[in-house]
Amino acid sequence: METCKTAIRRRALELGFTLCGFTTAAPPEDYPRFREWVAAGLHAGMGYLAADRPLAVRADPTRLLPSARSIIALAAAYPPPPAAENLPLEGAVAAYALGDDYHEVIRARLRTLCEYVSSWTGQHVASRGCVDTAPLLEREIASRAGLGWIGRNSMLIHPRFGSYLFLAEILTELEIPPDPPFTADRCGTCTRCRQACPTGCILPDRTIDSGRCISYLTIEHRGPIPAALRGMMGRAVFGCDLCQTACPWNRNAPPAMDAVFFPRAHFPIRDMVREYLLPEEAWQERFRRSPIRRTGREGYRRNLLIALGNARREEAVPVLEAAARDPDPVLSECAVWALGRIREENA
Ligand code: B12
Ligand code: SF4
Ligand code: SF4
Repeated sequence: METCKTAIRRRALELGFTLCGFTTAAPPEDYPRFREWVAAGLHAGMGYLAADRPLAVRADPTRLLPSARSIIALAAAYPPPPAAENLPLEGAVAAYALGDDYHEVIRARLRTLCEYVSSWTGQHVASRGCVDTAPLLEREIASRAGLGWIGRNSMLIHPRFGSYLFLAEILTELEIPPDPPFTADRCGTCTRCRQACPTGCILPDRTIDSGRCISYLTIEHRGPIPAALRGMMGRAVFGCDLCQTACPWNRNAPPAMDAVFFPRAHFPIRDMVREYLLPEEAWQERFRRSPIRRTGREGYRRNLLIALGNARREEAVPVLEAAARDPDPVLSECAVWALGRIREENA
């Protein structure tokens, strides 16, 4: 007869997950590393990471589900970023954000898997699905369940599937024998990710200085982006994949087959000027159920202005001149900066 582990793993793969491992609900050993990271202010403006209750839950996952005995660690692969077409006004969006919002997609799969756990045992089993937003150290849990190692770029990397993986977990009161943790460090002497990072925000202890990370700046940060960092952001409009595209472990990963994460028709951004001019209603329509909603239309437009400055194309000047008169001070100041950058190039 199928064991509970084999049955859950089989069902997880049927639901579209790529990897499924098991660990206990014990407190994470690396929690002190997280505390130090927060104490050093490396979480920048993400205050939700430093609040008391989430800190306590990260230290002990059973605070999310007191009866939890095991954690089912899951990963879902998504396609890597498409190669740049080198068009004059092209903009870059991180691969994870090109399709449907993984939070919604994966939450629905987790619900189905929780129901399956109960149905397999033939009685109600208290379980709780989490993806990204719960205060859990998802990478450490994944590594402890054998899904991969924490790379120098701080990503959870699987030796076959690489790092283009969404992570998720189910805390459950079912006692499931844990899988062996992934203990090898396959980074060796490689430092490609650190060399590829334009802002130098990958720290020697494999954590990230968020305040300098382009992913943070374009997605999480509200208001003006520090001028000193703008020139390093290239054409990043939402998120950043540079420390993953540089990683050799992503080169031979099998193609991700999950169609919900395939790029939507309007991606990649071939013309950032047209993208900037997208009216409010069209923007709302285009980014329905997309991760890009996180930054809001204002944040998205702010990022486009910076990327247009870095693209340094004369064609963008008229729209930048109009944006310099925008009543939103963040947009107008970014537009002035972008114009300065283009003129400095042409001086
Ligand atoms: C806050 C956050 C961010 C912040 C900070 C990122 C960071 N590296 O800390 C910002 C906004 C910058 C960010 C960016 C991105 N993020 Co993010 N983010 C998170 C979030 C919500 C919390 C991460 C966190 O707690 N960071 C603090 C550090 C200290 O903790 P940590 O990275 O988990 O590291 C722990 C362990 O890995 C371990 N550890 C760390 N280093 C080492 C080294 C050794 C040797 C050992 C043994 C252990 C160890 O100790 C740490 C503390 O316990 C998680 C979801 C979650 N709930 O965990 C998603 C998550 C980490 N992000 C994710 C993604 C996809 C991204 C981006 C790729 C998005 C993009 N393309 O723009 C980038 C990648 C940037 C990067 N290189 O990390 C995925 C990562 C999937 C994966 N394969 O690893 C997650 C898991 C979301 C998800 N559910 O899929 N993110
Ligand atoms: S996401 Fe970009 S900015 Fe952030 S660490 Fe990776 S390469 Fe650096
Ligand atoms: S690029 Fe090299 S050092 Fe960085 S995560 Fe990948 S293997 Fe590790």
